[in-house]
Amino acid sequence: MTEAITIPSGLAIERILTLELVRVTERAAVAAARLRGKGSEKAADQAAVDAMRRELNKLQIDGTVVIGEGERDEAPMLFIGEKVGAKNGPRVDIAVDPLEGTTLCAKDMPGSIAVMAMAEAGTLLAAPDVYMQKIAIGPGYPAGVVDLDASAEDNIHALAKAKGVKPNEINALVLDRPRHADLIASLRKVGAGIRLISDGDVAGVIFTTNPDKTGIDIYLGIGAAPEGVLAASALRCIGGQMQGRLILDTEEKRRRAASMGVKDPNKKYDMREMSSGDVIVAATGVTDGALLQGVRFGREVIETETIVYRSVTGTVRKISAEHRELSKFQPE
Ligand code: VTB
Repeated sequence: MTEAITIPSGLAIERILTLELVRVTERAAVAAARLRGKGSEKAADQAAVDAMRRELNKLQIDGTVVIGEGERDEAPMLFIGEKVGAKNGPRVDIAVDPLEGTTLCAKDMPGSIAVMAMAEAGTLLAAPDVYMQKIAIGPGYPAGVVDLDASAEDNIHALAKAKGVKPNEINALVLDRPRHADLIASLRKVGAGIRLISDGDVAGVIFTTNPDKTGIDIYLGIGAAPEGVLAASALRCIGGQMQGRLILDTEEKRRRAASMGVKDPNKKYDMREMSSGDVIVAATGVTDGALLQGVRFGREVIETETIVYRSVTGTVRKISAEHRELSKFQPE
């Protein structure tokens, strides 16, 4: 007789939800991918939002959107505070970016993904849609080797020393924006390599976890805050270090942040303050990219590739799926 496998109830829910999350990002990715290269960021994003919301509402969870498409007055769907799920399961925080890299998708350029995180209720930083100054490195370094408040030069020197290489052997990833001119100049001064990306800094942060493969040791610069919380959640599952600070440079932004529970507008958040509890993160490729293959449309099969991270065990799964029941991708 085979012995029954018993799983502690809290964990069982989480484990099962891992695959449920994959389904959600797969649907969003397929919906967005139909609009790949069609030149409309808005249409692609909307398709991803609709599909993600539809799937989310089928899950046996009592979810609250903490990171979403915007605040209630500006986003009709997946707005911050929206309740999602069938409401008959565990209370969870939900962070979504149904289409991370809308421009990449609209232009059919590499790296757009559908991404979301699900976490124990009350454990994700409720970040308003403002900018965030970020720094991230992968696992295997002593705590505090780099710091958001240190100069780029000092950070590269410290990281190089910890890695046992010269500063000019360190490669940084930075969003290609005019606001990063000084940062880029500082990195050039120490001879670091810089990969500039046009969008997609969730994947950018994740790249630091595998420098041998991605060639990226450190992510630096200013990106969007919601993407920061998603990236911090993924990084926590693998290991690594990340810090972020919300850029609240107007009274209006400070007021918005305060209304979402931000007490200190200048706070430097550690990765574990952005994502402090059990969390699962899933991302499905929309366009081809270094992290994930994009959606492939065949005549009878749709193929997707998804990566899913789980903090409790540190397990990272890549799930290649062939979908044959294509009607599931059509709105009911
Ligand atoms: C980044 C990037 C996103 O926004 O966070 C960036 O990861 C920052 O905003 O993919 P700006 O474009 O305003 O500089 C995206 O490019 C799009 O959300």
